[in-house]
Amino acid sequence: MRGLYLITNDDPLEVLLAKLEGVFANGGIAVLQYRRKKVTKEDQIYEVEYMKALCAEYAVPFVINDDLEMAVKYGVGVHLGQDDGSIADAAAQLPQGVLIGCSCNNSLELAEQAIAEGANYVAFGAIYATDTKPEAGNIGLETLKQAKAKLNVPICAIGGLTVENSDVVITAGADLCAVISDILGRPMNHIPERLDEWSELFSATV
Ligand code: TZP
Ligand code: MG
Repeated sequence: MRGLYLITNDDPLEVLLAKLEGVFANGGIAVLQYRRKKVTKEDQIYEVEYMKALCAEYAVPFVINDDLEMAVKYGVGVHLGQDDGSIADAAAQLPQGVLIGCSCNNSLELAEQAIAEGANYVAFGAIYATDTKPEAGNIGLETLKQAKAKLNVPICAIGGLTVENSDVVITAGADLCAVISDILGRPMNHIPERLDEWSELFSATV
């Protein structure tokens, strides 16, 4: 698994869905994560059903942030932070073949624990400081390098990533670059070009 891991933002739904239709039509993402911080649970149900169908149509793995119960209900992947519940529970409750990811911040030990419990990818960040989640810090590249040398699941980097600053992130060991604003923070008509730039970056960077 390698490439761009797109995370949804808090755009109004019709704007977000129009952007996502453009993303899928263009191609170029490896994973979609559903993360909506300002939406009620009732609205999330509709949104998740819609995006699950979109991902199925384009054969892109779908992951729900933070909410194991919802992931189990829809039989899709889940991404859990350190305070979002247990990876072992996720592995026990979700069907085979879905993604189970864990935010490991700046810690190889947390990553090893998550993998032992059943995570099939691990995320480190924030790599660079980001306004999207200012409290996430900026850990730089060292942990990614160590993770690449030591762990045998795909490694996801997150936080402040752009086409311009991510060649070193991929070289350090990131298989997946998780991005919100560098794609969804752009006007709709600029997104296809940006996706192509990301694809070129992954092709050009070993
Ligand atoms: N976790 C760590 S940083 C971050 C999350 C959810 C935000 C990433 O957003 P952006 O806009 O790509 O920096
Ligand atoms: Mg979380």
